[in-house]
Amino acid sequence: MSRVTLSRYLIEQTRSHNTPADLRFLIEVVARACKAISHQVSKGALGGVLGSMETENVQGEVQKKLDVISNEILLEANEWGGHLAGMASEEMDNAYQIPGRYPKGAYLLVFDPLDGSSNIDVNVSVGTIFSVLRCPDRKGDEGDLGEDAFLQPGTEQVAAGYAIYGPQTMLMLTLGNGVKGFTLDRELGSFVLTHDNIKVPETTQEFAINMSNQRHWEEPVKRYVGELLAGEEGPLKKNYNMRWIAAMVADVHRILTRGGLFMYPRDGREPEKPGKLRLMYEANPMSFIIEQAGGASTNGEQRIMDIQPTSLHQRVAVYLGSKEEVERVTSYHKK
Ligand code: AFP
Repeated sequence: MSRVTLSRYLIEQTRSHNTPADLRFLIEVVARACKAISHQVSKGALGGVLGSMETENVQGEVQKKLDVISNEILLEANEWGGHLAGMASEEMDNAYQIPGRYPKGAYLLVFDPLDGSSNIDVNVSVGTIFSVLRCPDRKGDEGDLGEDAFLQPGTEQVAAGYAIYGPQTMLMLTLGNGVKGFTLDRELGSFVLTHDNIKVPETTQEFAINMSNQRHWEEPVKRYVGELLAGEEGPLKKNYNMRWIAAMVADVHRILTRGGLFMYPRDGREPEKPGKLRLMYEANPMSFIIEQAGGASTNGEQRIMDIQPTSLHQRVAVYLGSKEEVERVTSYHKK
């Protein structure tokens, strides 16, 4: 049986769903960058890439060497191809301008170059999350691209995906018509379609949350997780299992594979911030993927993809995964 590579899948999408050629090219370039990041990640201590820098990112988090390397790989791979008007990254304070010597294109690329990077030094899965938006029309031959061009709700995404660097490197992708999973064949050097028509089961008995923050949660979350923990003897009348990998890519990947609920609630540690995760770099692309696989995603009050962003590095509470549990925890917030 002939194997469907990512390139072939994208060409077929152009034929069957009119996927524009420049979007196809953009996805191919992102995938190539992910292969390069996968290679760097896999070198570990042999490549001298483990450990931290002396710098912090805009969120005040210490940057890992691989955060910085991955960011550079994505910028360099994508800046010259003529398909982008600009980029934004979790690791950079401001929007990245396409250098004047290169042509500009119609799209904006937003990414978290290495999600879960605190897992790197302990050899646990990490990943790259990305989202593609159309660049709004700009009048005249404008100067620098401002942050406002990126501030579009998740419903405006034209593509989103992530690469997970685990026992296998995989690329999960949505162009708005379902979710496909590709596994990196290191001998071929290509992503090969291995997971067609991915679906998140509607019901689940598995949840993911950082329980160490329990004392900081709001009442609806305390009540809901209390009911999950009460198991068969509690009001939900079934036992639940718990997993927490501390890399959203890895937790979401498990949910895409066998269902589950992922939660990162708003909490009382930093009351001015509505959660830890970033709307543009993590929550929106993952919500697009999860919804395309038949799951749901809210911030406890509304659908995440309907939120109008007000800043590039905005944070948001996240409840995503199997529909039944997302709807339950959301209803507890509304009560
Ligand atoms: P890092 O990239 O700084 O490791 O953060 C990862 C992350 O944003 C997300 O991928 C995890 O789900 C979450 O943080 C883990 O948070 P805890 O540190 O509370 O476990």
